[in-house]
Amino acid sequence: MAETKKLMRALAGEVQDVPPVWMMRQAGRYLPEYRATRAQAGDFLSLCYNPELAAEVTLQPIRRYGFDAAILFADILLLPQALGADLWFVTGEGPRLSTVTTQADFDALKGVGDIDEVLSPIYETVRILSRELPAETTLIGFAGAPWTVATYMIAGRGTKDQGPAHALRTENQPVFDALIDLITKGTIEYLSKQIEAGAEVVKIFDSWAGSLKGEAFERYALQPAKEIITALNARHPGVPVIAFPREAGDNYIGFAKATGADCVALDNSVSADWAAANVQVDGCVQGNLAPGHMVTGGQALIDETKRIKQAFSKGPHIFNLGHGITPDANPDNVQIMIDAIRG
Ligand code: 1CP
Repeated sequence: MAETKKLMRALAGEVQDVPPVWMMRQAGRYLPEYRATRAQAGDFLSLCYNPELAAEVTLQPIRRYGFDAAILFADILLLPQALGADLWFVTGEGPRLSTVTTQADFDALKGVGDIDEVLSPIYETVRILSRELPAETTLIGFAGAPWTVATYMIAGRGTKDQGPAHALRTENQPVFDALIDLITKGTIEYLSKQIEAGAEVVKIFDSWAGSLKGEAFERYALQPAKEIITALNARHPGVPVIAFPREAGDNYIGFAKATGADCVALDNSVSADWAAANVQVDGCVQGNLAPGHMVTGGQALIDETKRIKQAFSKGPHIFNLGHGITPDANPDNVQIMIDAIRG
């Protein structure tokens, strides 16, 4: 059967007059219906592990806006929890985890074979979504990239400069490398199970790739992505992978070819014209509208949306933000963006 879903067509390399569109964090706190369902679940983690409610919040932005893709509602920090780290969220602050900084901490973690004990509700969410999504909507599964997940596991929280992870990588490389390898293997299993449950595309979020430079980028951003994508391609041929090495700068060039990614997602620190000339030449790109426009709106939002659409119009493109929509965004601005894209 010919592929009719707009997002799948873009990932296959098709150039479309109107690009498919979805938004990072499209299910989230800027939506009143999300806040209501999260309150019903009790807290964020209970929402992630409740398949009916997690499917409900995934569907909310699809009902409201008719996005071309739905992204599974979960979090990149569920895999560390499945590997045995303690995980909790401090309201108003963010995630906290037990830390991994020594060989003994690493040895106390679980093996890749044990992750489904914690993660099986996530696969159930995917199964529900693959039944309930509209026929034209693509279902995206996801995981964090090993480096980004490791930064949280080592520091025990989000950090501005990923200092603790950089320190471990230089001061105790055997433990650091073992952790990267464990997360890489765990991510392959986790994404494979999401695909078996019905995810049609998977995305790898390397939110902190930009703090890796030179050889370190090659070793800890590029190589793990390549290992994950190679394994997924072997197990699930034809399932596209989107890679997001956020703030990679010049390292965006050639990233798709070097890793086998079908699409590279761009943050908003690179210009669309530069990315069209240097990254889109290798295939599909996604991004790169600055999320701040969803707060400020107005004519600037419309102009910028049309400018990005135009800049990427000669190659395959998936319209998206350069990073997640923020809780202070105005839901009306999302509709304004979509109208500017679809005309
Ligand atoms: O209060 C709330 O309701 C929690 C806010 C929230 C949400 C809505 C968190 C906590 N995670 C999520 C969902 C989420 N996280 C999704 C769901 C699908 C969607 O996009 O709609 C996805 C894909 C993620 C991915 C994620 N989680 C990333 C990578 C993307 C990015 O934003 O850079 C990262 C770094 C996380 C960790 C995380 N989870 C939550 C927060 C606040 C953070 C960042 C913590 C920090 O660095 O301080």
